[in-house]
Amino acid sequence: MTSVAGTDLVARARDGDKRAIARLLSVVENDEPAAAEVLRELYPLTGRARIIGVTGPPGGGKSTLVNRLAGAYREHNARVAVVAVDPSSPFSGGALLGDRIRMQERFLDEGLFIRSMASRGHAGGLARTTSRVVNVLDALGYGVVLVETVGVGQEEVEVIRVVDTVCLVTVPGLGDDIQAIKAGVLEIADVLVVNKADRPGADETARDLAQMLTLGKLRTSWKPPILRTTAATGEGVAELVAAIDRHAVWAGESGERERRRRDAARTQVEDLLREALVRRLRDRLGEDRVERAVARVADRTLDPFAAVEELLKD
Ligand SMILES: Nc1nc2c(ncn2[C@@H]2O[C@H](COP(=O)(O)OP(=O)(O)OP(=O)(O)O)[C@@H](O)[C@H]2O)c(=O)[nH]1
Ligand SMILES: [Mg+2]
Repeated sequence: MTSVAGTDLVARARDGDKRAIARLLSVVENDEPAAAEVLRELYPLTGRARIIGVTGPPGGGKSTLVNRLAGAYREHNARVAVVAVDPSSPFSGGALLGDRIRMQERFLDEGLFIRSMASRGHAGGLARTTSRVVNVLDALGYGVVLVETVGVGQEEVEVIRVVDTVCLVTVPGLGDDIQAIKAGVLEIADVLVVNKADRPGADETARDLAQMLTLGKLRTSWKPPILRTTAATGEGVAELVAAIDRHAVWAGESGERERRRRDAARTQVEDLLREALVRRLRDRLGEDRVERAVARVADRTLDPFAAVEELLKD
């Protein structure tokens, strides 16, 4: 894609053309040649959206809840984008997504955009791709961006770091399985949700979560509230929206929001810096020189630390 085409795409996306937006996101997601230019053009427009993450074990009702939240924010006239990182479907970028877009165009309002992202196969990692996708949607004027990920595994924890407010969704009756909620995820949760509160055991689960919270050390003065929702009917969703709002206000006033955004910015810069440095060093030393060092590390005649020192000395 030439630079003119990239810019043209940006212009159409800014006009609200959903196909152009989808195409733009693909450029960024697949790290196509125009990606850097697109991001450069859009970056000055970012920083305005409220970015809300919804994470938790599979099947807990995250998507149902995200739909409810999207509806609630649409009622407040915000343009809403949903980014669903779908671990189960390798087709997210393809047929399924196409269907969803057609559905949106046919039935839904202009102010809602839904994007599914495969969770595997992203150059530079899922967290990087997600933050770029969120940046694009932010720049295009979506005032609320909802990010859904399954809260298992380190990569998902990294993904959720790009958001302003993290909602962790659990369900009643997890029992001992509540341990399956990685401590790392609980640590970064700002709002705890016991969904499927229509089922027995919601109170016990809420108590278990409160218990787990007292075990961990709070990083800040924010004490994560524990809410009960029934996403299937919408019960408790208004309270969840209010809790997310309270967290946003607190994050703004306490400096936490600034701190997170700075961390995210640092990650992006260091990430690119690392790549650029490795690329330059490889160019300067020559592929052979690097590969010789790799071979010696592989056959144990050199340890990796010494290899790096040697390469840097060269
Ligand atoms: N009883 C009850 N069922 C619910 C509730 N919310 C969601 N469900 C059901 O739970 C199932 C899973 O819901 P999803 O919203 O797809 O859950 P998810 O967490 O997005 O699932 P994955 O993305 O696959 O991890 C669906 O059959 C929903 O209809 C609820 O509040 N109560
Ligand atoms: Mg889901």
